[in-house]
Amino acid sequence: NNHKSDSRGALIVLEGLDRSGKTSQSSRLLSYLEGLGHSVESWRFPDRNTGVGQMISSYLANESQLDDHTIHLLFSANRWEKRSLMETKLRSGTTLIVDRYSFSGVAFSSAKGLDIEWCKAPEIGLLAPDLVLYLDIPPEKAAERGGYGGERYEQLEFQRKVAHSYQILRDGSWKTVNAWLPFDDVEKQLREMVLDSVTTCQKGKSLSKLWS
Ligand code: Z5A
Repeated sequence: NNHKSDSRGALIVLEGLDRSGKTSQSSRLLSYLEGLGHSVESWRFPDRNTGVGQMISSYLANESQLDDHTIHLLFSANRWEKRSLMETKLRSGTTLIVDRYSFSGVAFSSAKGLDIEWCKAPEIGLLAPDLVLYLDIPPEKAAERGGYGGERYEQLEFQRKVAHSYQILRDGSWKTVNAWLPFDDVEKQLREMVLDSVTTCQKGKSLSKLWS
């Protein structure tokens, strides 16, 4: 039956500043969808488990130095090395909740001053998310949460620039939620949007590519 073979999982991306709560909300949404009987996995970028991911991880920990363009391309390559598995999972009916994606790549590198169109170019052709959830929090409020660790980028001044880049990148299709509310209230805002997207994809919405 045609309709059934077109049914697929949803590609749902969480974006936001450091400490906006993406990791916490990813795991809550995973449990929520599992509880409803959906096939779902939680992913994150950078995926530090691959060879490229290990280079990124050591860069973020300030254990290695790389040119801004080079690290940008590594973040992108890290998504490309997961692209085909991503498509396989989605087509087999598994929904993916992804903590950071191409938008982080562009927001962080353009916050350093790289040209935004140059930043977008290597992302072209990756799978386009069905839903982008932006966890909106003022940089100052995010900084108050448990304090920043020692990783590169975890500084208030830089996070302000990233927030500005996200502003430029955001289009009308993104769903913005107030992320400085308590955990349960943030989750409540997300649940309905996520369920909506899962249902639409089950009905056979076609997969598309960035940036279109
Ligand atoms: N990066 C890049 O440059 N280019 C790219 O292409 C990609 C990434 C993909 C590592 O990412 C860095 O890589 C990141 C962007 C850059 N740098 N920065 N900044 P990462 O994903 O590994 O690290 P992260 O995004 O910084 O994750 P995080 O620190 O784990 O933040 P989070 O996932 O958004 O938040 P959380 O872990 O759920 O919560 C953080 C804390 O806040 C924690 O203590 C919670 O208990 C607390 N919290 C969360 N929600 C609430 C609420 N609602 N109320 C009260 N407290 C809360």
